[in-house]
Amino acid sequence: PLGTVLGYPRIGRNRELKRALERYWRGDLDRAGLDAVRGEVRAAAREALAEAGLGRTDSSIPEAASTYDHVLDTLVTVGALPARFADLTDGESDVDLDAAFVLARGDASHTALEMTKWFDTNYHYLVPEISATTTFRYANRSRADEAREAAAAGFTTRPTIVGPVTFLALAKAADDAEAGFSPLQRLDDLLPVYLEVLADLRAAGAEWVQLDESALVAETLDASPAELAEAAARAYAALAGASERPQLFVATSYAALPDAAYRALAGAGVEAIGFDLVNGVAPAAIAEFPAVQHVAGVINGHNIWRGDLEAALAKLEELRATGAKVSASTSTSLFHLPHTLDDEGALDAGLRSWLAFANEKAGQVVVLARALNEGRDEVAAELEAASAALAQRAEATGVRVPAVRERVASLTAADLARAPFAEREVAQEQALGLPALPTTTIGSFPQTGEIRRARQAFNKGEIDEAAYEGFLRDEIKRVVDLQLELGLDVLVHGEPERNDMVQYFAENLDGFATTANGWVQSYGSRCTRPSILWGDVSRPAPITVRWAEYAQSLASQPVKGMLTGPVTILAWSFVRDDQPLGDTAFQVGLALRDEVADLEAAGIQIIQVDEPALRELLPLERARHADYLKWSVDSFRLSTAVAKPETQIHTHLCYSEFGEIIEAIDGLDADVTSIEAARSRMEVVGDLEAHGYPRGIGPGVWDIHSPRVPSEAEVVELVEIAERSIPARHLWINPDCGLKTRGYDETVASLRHMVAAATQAREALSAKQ
Ligand code: THG
Ligand code: ZN
Repeated sequence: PLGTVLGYPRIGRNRELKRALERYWRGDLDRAGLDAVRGEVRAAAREALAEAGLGRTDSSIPEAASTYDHVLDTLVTVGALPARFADLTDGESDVDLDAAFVLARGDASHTALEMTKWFDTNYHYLVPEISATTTFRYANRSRADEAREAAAAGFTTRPTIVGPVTFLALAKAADDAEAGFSPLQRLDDLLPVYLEVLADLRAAGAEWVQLDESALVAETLDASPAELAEAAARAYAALAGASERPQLFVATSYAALPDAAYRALAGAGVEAIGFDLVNGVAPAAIAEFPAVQHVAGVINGHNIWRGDLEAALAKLEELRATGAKVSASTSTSLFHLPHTLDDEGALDAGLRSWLAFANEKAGQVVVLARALNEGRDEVAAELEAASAALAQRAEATGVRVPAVRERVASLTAADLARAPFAEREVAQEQALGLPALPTTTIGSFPQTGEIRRARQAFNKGEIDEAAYEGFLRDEIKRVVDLQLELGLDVLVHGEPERNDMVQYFAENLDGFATTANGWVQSYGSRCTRPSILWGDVSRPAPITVRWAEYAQSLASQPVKGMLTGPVTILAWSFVRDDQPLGDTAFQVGLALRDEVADLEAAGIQIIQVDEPALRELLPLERARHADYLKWSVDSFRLSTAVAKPETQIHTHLCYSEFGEIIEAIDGLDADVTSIEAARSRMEVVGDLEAHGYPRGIGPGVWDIHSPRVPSEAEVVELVEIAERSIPARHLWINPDCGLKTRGYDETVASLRHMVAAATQAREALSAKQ
């Protein structure tokens, strides 16, 4: 093919699949209705990519639909059901979609698979669980069915599955696995199933198949790059040696493909290899493998910028000059992007001309492919238009704001440092007078249908600003009164005014734009609408102060001010690509610093700056860690170090795997850090003790990801585990995360148990003293 894309948005241009799934799960849509929507979404994807200029019958269009998650699809294809799901299959018939939904979502008798972040993105995949006894069999033929469906529609598309090395490298050892077991040890048992899949795809008419092997670029997995390359050599020697198969295209994304992995693939006889030239460089050895098609990912599949098309073409020409066979591609699948700019009519025309969503990115690939194959003169107008938009963007008002730049440039180390913690601790004890083992929540309270409806009515102009603000104040009063009744020690206002903890700040800061229909899948049917950070960031006016101030006026207990930290704001937005992320993070940090100062001046004594995405942006290459950890920690410190010693700074992190970033968490220098811990039964607390952590910690004692209400005894037990590792004066009692997605019934019952457990623990503590 002349050019290709590695994948396409899967949720439907108007989130048709999301809606159909949720209706199906509620029982409001039958299976035929769901399947009809699934088929329409697949057909629309093929048509959109053909419309963008990819060939209908040359395998350049990927068949990359997924109903819930592509790792789950692969798990079901190879039949690798963990033991606790064994009752979903008779061991012979196909494992169907309803069984897959049980794996993904759990039900009364099954705990769902875990979810975790897909490489360094904001997408979550379902984690396969593998042990020595996991059985593999070809158990779902949907990929072949889709190939036949495409053929019937006049297409020859390219089926896409996760490759065997990445499938195992992203899996975790099942609970029943022996110590030291690694899922990659099962590679040889898995490969025969892949051979069957390949043969079936060939029989269904596929001429090419795409195997995603991005694990080969990651240095942060359990398996080392050397082990991964060795596994790739073995796996692809077996797959390439098959007699009945489509041609093999092994795609890798998100970072540079190491030379050893490239040689393993090329040496094994794979026909095409894809690598990321946006976040990586080409393997050095490409000239040594003249038979291999090199699919160069020069168009960024992970952000929405139209970018520098000339520079992309130059990279392709440079590769081709080595004598290698080269074609143009996106650096990643396009499922990280919204469908099309055609749905963003309200966006500023200038900004719009700098952007490309999935359809437009596919169009860019086609331009590059034509330039390579027909000569650049054939696409001179397109190249020129892209360069003109880029030049206009560089000069546009708001992209570089001198006042913002001067403020960042004048910062010194002193702006990032607070008084020593020992001093702060004493000042805060005096100022706040909190009991031992203080209780609090993470920030958000349930987003009820009523709140969503009020926001919608306001956005549509059905109610005026005064009515909406009145509604929000009533809601805040209700939430504060509830917390007083429950007996919590540190209160929150509940965040009814926020749709999303990042979008809300983006809407209130200069330098951001928001989209009307820019939905991107986060997991399953859940989507977010990332904002576009296009210019220099500043805060035109206080954002959260009046809500915090109002809540504080209703209670004598401290109310926390609630902010989202600079790293998380970047991680969950589409961020400008014309300067280092760290420079942008500092601008956001400065804007938040002003908010912290204003909250403090308004009498707010505790301010929480959440950084749930701190781990997520950690680069896949170890050589880049130090730089990332420096700017991420510094931008957080910039936002918080303006606080007086007696003001208590909290942060919240949404996970418990701290290994890689524990130094960074220490470096944040927050007075109190709340973390997820309930699911792992406080495992992280031991890690913190081993590392030594001298400040306040709130390990979650209620797993808010489940609707289950923990009993008082359960909470007491978790508090006791935490007390063994954390000095009582540093221990806080709180849930794992915000309560936005919970219902009020569970929330009230669980918080009651949490407060009662804290009271018990306090009594036990004072009896000991
Ligand atoms: N905000 C943003 N990104 C995030 C999260 C977030 N990424 C990580 C994590 N949290 C992802 N979790 C979720 C959880 C719920 C939803 C989306 C991501 C969700 N979305 C609504 C839906 O799809 O129906 C839409 C919400 C809306 O109307 O804005 O429920 O918290 N930015
Ligand atoms: Zn959280």
